Amino acid sequence: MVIKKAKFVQSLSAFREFPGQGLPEIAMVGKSNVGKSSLINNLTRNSKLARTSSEPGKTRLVNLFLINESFFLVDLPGYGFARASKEEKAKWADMIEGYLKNSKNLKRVFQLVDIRHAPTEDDKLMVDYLRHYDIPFTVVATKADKLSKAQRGRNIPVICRDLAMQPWEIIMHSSKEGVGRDMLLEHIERELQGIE
Ligand SMILES: Nc1nc2c(ncn2[C@@H]2O[C@H](COP(=O)(O)OP(=O)(O)O)[C@@H](O)[C@H]2O)c(=O)[nH]1
Ligand SMILES: [Mg+2]
Repeated sequence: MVIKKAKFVQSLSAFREFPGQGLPEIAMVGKSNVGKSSLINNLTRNSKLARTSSEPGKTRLVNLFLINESFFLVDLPGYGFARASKEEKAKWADMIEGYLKNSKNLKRVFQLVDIRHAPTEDDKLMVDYLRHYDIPFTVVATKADKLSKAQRGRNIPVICRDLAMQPWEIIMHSSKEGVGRDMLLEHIERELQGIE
């Protein structure tokens, strides 16, 4: 798939049915700072499309990006931001859940995990949640450029074990080096065409 057009459409501060014209949606889920916004920017080759930050906890809204006038990439708030207050955490969880539960056009979730670390308790809960609600998801191991090939080879089995996945189900990705970009675009294309 070639992304020819990408534009920011809307930020939602709480879930309500957004006027999405019934177009399919693919959503980025993962802990705060894992690289969700960078992934959207890498896919669209537009470093300024989604706001990224080295400071965790910045995206507090559900941001919608319309791609090729045919589907949406959805940037969800990150979970697991340690310094957030209890109320704030609860609000983010509500936003993430509200979106995942209620979006009628959600086709797939990209569940991002940091390739350098074992999945967090929140990551595991999130994956359980996606399985429980039968939401199709793909695990993306981000920041692959930060590890050598050998280190990646050691860390992927840990991610697999903790999330009960098979190694071939995990897509390695780097927003810095473009690793995994083509694979994710192919994945999206197949999803949109309804091919599994
Ligand atoms: N080296 C490297 N840094 C990354 C990558 N993806 C994101 N980052 C950095 O990690 C930080 C958080 O990224 P961001 O996309 O804002 O994370 P988000 O909170 O999940 O949306 C930023 O400083 C990014 O530059 C990656 O693939 N490689
Ligand atoms: Mg972000």
